[in-house]
Amino acid sequence: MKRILLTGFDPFGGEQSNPSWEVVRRLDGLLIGDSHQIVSARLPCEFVNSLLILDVALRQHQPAIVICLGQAGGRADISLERIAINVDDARMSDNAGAQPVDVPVVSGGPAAYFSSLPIKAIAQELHLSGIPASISQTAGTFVCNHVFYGLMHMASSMDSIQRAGFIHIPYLPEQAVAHTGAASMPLEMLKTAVLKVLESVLKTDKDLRIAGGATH
Ligand code: PCA
Repeated sequence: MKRILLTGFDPFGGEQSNPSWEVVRRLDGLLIGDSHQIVSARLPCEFVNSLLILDVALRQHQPAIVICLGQAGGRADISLERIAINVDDARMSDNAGAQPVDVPVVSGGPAAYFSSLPIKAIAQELHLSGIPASISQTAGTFVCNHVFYGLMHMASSMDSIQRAGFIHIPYLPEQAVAHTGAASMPLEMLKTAVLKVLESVLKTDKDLRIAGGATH
């Protein structure tokens, strides 16, 4: 049985919950077809410890597929991240009180890594399932980009990992009530979305070539 590692984060920024952990914890242990099983791990919203814990989970589970998820409060849809950049630039402290500014995630590492998830095929699969989704050209410069970059860096030297990437998700409705005008997505839809993402990853060898870019 091959493993699929899904990660979600602790709450941060004054929130009571983080939709990323709420969704992945409900999928822990689930079998996908007869070949893959989901393992879920929780990451602290901390620059240093998030990657230490991710590293342990990668070694422990030797997954074939890794998808890290995080909350992007204010974004309206499932955000399929295209690229991780080698910089931390935090405009607020993480949960450990750290606020790195303009320091590399990995000193001497490449400027960026692309997701190895078939993000265009995933976007199409989600749209066909009636779930709003789009390609995102930036995962920001906070803990999510840090984890995304660290994941891709570690995956580049782990032969067992076939696909890895990062997905941002909107607030849950119960969070959005405290943020007037902010978009949200119910937990059930988020769960379905993650399962559709996995379905798409497993059946796509070569990503589709459909426009998903941005002008700004
Ligand atoms: N979102 C933050 C970090 C943790 C999370 O869920 C981010 O987008 O960087």
